[in-house]
Amino acid sequence: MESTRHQLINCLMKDENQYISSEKLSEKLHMSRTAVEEFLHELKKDGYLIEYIPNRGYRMIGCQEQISDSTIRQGLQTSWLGQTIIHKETIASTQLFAHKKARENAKHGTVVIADEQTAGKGRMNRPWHSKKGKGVWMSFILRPQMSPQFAPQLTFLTSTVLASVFAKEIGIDARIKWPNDILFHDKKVAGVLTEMQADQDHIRYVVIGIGINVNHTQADIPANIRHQATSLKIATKQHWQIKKLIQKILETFEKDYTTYLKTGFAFVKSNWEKRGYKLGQDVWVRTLSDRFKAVCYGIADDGSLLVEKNGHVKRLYSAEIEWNNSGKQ
Ligand code: BTX
Repeated sequence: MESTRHQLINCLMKDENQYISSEKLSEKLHMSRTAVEEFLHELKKDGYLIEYIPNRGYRMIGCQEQISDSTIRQGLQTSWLGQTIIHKETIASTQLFAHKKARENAKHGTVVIADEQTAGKGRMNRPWHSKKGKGVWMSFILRPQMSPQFAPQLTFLTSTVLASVFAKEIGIDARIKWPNDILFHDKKVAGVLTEMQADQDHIRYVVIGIGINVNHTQADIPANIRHQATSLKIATKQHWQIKKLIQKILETFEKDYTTYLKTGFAFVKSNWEKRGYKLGQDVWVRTLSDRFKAVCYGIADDGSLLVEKNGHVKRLYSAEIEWNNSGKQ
């Protein structure tokens, strides 16, 4: 993913107060000044705000990466996921919108993406902060032929897809905290929300919601969650192209979902357990009625977390795992 274009963006974004000359850029990127200027021209066309001052050079003053259904579709290598993309600049929640579309019979694989959510939500209607142009705020509709009891497996599948894309494309070793958070260095960088409409033994549809903090600086994260949230940019000190990230996620999800349907949950379980957060370590578990120390060691087919408490194995269906003993979610 580290293309010349990407290296150029990083040079321009390294220090927002510094100008960099085209000589310096051509030296760093090992290309002619004309080639650098062509790349700069392309970036400007794509919505990057680049200031030029003679004798000082260039500086990135902002970036409005243009996301649209067609820019995401362009180069997207999937056969069904994202063949219909609905893009909104601002929306209350991609999740709610995807539910509405699913009720109106939207196809399996329909994707809803927004630049900004004004009422993004997490589990139990907790708020999900979704700053304009800074992250991936996306929901997609699946119509799996499976019994509702297996739906939690889709959350695990999605989390493993995110962790694997982060490892391959971004180069970070993210961890999956049961049931639905992706952490980097103990801080939440992404969250997954799986919701479904089902009859007793048949899923009508599932909506998978994915929220990723991508290009947030510390100041872009609200003060009340700054201690527990991070972004890919904070983690890597690099700017990331949101469009590319969305494409990689859709491509990897489609591939892994197909393998999962063909071969079953074992493949997801083993990927999840390779990247599980604090597996084999003591954690504090909080249930509705109790709080206790236990060792997490894996997940079960029904979506429960397997923990060992005083030598006994317990399956947890609804619980919060605290980390750093602080009760953070
Ligand atoms: P969750 O319930 O595990 O996490 C919600 C908690 O995470 C909040 O209570 C808050 O403490 C913290 N939090 C809120 N915003 C952020 C953020 N941007 N980064 C890190 N921590 C945060 C996790 O729920 C699942 C989130 C899914 C979000 C996606 S975005 C696209 C789709 N649309 C929508 O409305 N939700 C999903």
